[in-house]
Amino acid sequence: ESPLQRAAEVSKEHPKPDITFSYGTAGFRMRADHLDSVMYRMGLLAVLRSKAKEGKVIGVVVTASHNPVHDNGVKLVDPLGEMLQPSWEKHASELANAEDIVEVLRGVVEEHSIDWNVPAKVFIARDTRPSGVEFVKALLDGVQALGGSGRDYGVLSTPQLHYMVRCQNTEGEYGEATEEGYYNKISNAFLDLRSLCGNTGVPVIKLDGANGVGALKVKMLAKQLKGTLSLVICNDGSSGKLNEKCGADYVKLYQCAPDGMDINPGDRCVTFDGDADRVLYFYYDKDHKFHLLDGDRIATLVVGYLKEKLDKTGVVLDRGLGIVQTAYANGNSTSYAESTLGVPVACTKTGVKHVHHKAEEFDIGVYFEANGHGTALFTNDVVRKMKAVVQDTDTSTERSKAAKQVLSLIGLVNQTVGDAMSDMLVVESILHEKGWSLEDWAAVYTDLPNRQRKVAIKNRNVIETTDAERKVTAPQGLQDEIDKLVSGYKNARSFVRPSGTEDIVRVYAEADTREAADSLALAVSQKVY
Ligand code: NG1
Ligand code: ZN
Repeated sequence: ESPLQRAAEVSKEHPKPDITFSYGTAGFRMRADHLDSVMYRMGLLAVLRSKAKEGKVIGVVVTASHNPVHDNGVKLVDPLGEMLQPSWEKHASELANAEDIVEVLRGVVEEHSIDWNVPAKVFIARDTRPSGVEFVKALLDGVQALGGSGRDYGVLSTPQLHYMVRCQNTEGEYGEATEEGYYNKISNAFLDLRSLCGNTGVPVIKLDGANGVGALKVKMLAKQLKGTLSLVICNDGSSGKLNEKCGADYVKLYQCAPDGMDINPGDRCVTFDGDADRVLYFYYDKDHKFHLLDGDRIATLVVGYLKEKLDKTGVVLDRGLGIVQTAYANGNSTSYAESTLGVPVACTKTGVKHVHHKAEEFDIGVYFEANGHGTALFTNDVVRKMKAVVQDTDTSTERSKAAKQVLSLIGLVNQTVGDAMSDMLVVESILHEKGWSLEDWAAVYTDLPNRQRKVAIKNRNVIETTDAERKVTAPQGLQDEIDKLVSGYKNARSFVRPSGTEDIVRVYAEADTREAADSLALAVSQKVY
C-alpha cells in the first residue's frame, strides 16, 4: 500500500462536509463542528511541506485566536517559525476542498519533486478550546498516514509553538525547543535588562488573560521573574468563557475594559488575546476615563528605545531601523514616528505575513498591528555589530551598556511572530528604564479618535482594494462615496476591506473627535452592501 493510498483510506474516517474552505489570513478558521476533515488533511500537508523542506520541522497550531470558543482553526508554521509560504496556502485550500485527495497530494508531490525517503517531522500545539483535543488526534492521523512523525506539545500559546519550530530547525541556536526552554530564554533576557537598568521598584500589573492559554502560561513565566514584576491575573479561565467580553480583541474593538477585572484609576492593565499572540495596555485616569495603549504605541515605544540605544553605541546599519504598519495604524502614531522619532514608516496589507515580510527589509524592523500583534526583527548584522561593541569597549561605558541592552532585548523578543508574553516584558523593560507610568506613556502623543465597525453582507469578496487596502477599487463608485463622506470631517480618514478571518466587511474611521469618528464609521458602513 502506497502512502497516498493509505492517506485516502484513513481519510474515510474524516469525511469532508459540504463546505468550501479557504486558507485565509490566519489559516482555516470557522465553527469547530466543520473542521475535522481539514485537520486531518493539514496533517497530511504538513508532512509534505516538511519533506519539501529537506525534513525541517513544520508546525501546526490549532487555534481560533480571539474568536468565540465554539470556533476553531488551524494554521501551518514554516521552518523559521514564520507563516506558511503563500504558494502553499493554495495547496492547503485545494486539499481541504478536494473530493479526491490523492489527486491533489500527487500534484503537490510532483510540483515540489518531493522525495518520499526524506523523513518528515511535525510539531503540534493547541489553545484551550475543548474541540482542540480531537483535532490534534485528527492531525496526528494525517501525519502518521503519510509516515511522518508528530510531536504533540499539548496546550501552548501560538507564539510558543512558533518558537519551538524555530529552535528545532536552528539546532538550539535560537533556544531550546521545550516549554521550559522558552521561559528560560525570555526570563533570563528580561532579568538581564532589569539588572543593566538598575532602577528599583516592582510594578503591579493587572492582566486580562482572555480566559485562554495566555493566562495559564503567564503564571508559569511569572515564577521565573524573581519578584521583579507582580502579576495579578484576571480572566484566567477558572470561571469565565474564552474571549467572552474579555481579551485584547474585545478591548480594542469596543474600547473599554474587559469584564472580570476590578480596576482602580492608575492601575497598569494588560490584556492578551485568546491564543496570546496579541497584547495591549490600558488604564483608567482619575476621572475614570478609559485609555488604550495599542500596538501602534508599543511599536513607537520600542522603536524610540532602540533608536536611542543605537545612537549611544554609534553603530551604523546599512538597512537601518524602520516601522511597519497597516491601514489600521492611528494617523497620529504614523506622524509621531516619522516626524518626532525620525524613523521611516512602511504600510502593508493587513495580516502578519505582509507586515513581517516588509519588516525583514530593515536591519531592525519593528512591526505592530494596531490590535497588538507584533514583534521586532533583527538581522545577524545587528547582533554582530553589538557584540563587537561589547567586546571592544570598556564595560563601564554607556556605549557598552547600550549594546548589551540591545542584545538582551533581542533575546527577549520572539522574532518568529507577535508574542503577548514576550512583548509585555519588552514594554515593561522600557517603561521601567524610563521610569514611566502608563499616563506618562500615553502623553507621548494623542491618538486620533477612531472607530471600527463590522458589516455583514452577502458576499464580502465583492469588495476589492488597493494601496495597502486603503482604497476600494470595486464595487464601482464606493470609493467616491467614501471620499465624499470623509471630506465632511476634520483630520479624517476611512477605509473598508473584507476581513480575512471573519465573514464580514471591516469599516475603519478616524477623525478629530469621538463623535466625528463614530458618525463617519456609521455613514461609511451604510454605503457597504
Ligand atoms: P482580518 O479579519 O483580515 O481583519 C484580523 C486582524 C488582523 C490579524 C488577523 C489574524 C484587525 C483589523 N484585523 O484580520 O490584524 O491579526 O485577524 O489574526 O484587527
Ligand atoms: Zn491571536
